[in-house]
Amino acid sequence: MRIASAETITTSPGRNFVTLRITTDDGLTGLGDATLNGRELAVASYLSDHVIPLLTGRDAARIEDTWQYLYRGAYWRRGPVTMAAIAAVDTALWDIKAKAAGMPLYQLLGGASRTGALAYGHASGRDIPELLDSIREHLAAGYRAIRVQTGVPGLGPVYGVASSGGAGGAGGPGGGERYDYEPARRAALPVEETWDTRAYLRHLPGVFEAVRAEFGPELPLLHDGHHRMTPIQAAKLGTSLEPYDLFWLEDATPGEDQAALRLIRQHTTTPLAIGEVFNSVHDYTTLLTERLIDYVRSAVTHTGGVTAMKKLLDFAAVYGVKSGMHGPTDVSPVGMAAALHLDLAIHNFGIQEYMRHSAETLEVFRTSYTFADGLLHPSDTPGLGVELDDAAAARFPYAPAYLPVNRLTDGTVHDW
Ligand code: KDG
Ligand code: MG
Repeated sequence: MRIASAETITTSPGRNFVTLRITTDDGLTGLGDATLNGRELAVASYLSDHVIPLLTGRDAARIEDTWQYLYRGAYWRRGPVTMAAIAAVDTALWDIKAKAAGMPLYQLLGGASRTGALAYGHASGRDIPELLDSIREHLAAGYRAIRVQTGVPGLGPVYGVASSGGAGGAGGPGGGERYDYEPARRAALPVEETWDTRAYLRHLPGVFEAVRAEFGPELPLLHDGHHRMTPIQAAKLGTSLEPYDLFWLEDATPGEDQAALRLIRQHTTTPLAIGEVFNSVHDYTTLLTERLIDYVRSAVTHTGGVTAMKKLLDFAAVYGVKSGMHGPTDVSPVGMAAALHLDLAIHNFGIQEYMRHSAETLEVFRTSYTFADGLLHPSDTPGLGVELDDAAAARFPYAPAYLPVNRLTDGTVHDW
């Protein structure tokens, strides 16, 4: 079975997605997600200009060899653009292999280790009452684990917090305007937001106090710090949140500084998650071997595909670290399906992030995965279980979109 052709499809059903489709000489097709939010066309070009010309005629069954050929053969290794491109090829080839076998991908990864993958949804509010409403809506929609984000008194809109609340509003589990566009806004320039870490650190323990008072001790609660703190600030936050028993504190400090987690770990027992901006197992060596984290946040889409993600999660398992794969709406349904097959198969599954895609997105990507009683399942459709509707994709042309830029109150550009 040889690769006959490959193409990228760039489409924007509510937000931008880049998808690779590989077709074999016996007519099978496989899909891979290559979406890099806010920098989409760089990956589309990497694939079209430098990868697709190398694929034609290759044996579609040789997934590991193709991975190494693209990774080692390029000489220039790692980086978000390269690894998203390799991920797309790898995932498409796994889709093809599973379709050829007539099996859902998770069967080729060892079969199911559980009945479904526990999902967490994103509740948020500009203030605490709006947040509590958003949590109620998520619980009513079936979520059994909730990420909690709020506005900070004195600051304007904050990334990760829906811009309007209420039933069916942007903070709702079904998705609203900001929910679907978040985080990349379609405009010539990024939105700029204002940030004050001290105000945030004063505010957040009271938010969790209110949530625990309303919903009790059992509900798993998560929080995303979005790389905004220094190590000692993160240590302080982790300590102040200990009474509220978080499932995890995510991205407390900037991702490239692995040693920062040593300091946080010395001070707090709040579980730590990091890695959505990582793209290689090598980003985790200190974090895993020194047991500085509890959850791996990488996505199949940004970390070199199913092959690389499986190796990373097996490495994490040696140190008792679990998966918590990234699942925002900028990971396409193809990337989400790939994550779900791994979630079902691996032993060290922790939790899966799940923001529902918009109705427009699901018109383009025909999915078969399910969400019921708080659990996601990839379905038993052969392959990944996602197909792309070309006619629908063509109705949604690409438009430039950017993630926001964050500034401190004095104007200094800050992490976010
Ligand atoms: O493209 C960036 C988003 O995917 C990311 O900011 C969302 O932090 C995020 C999360 O935890 O889902
Ligand atoms: Mg995050």
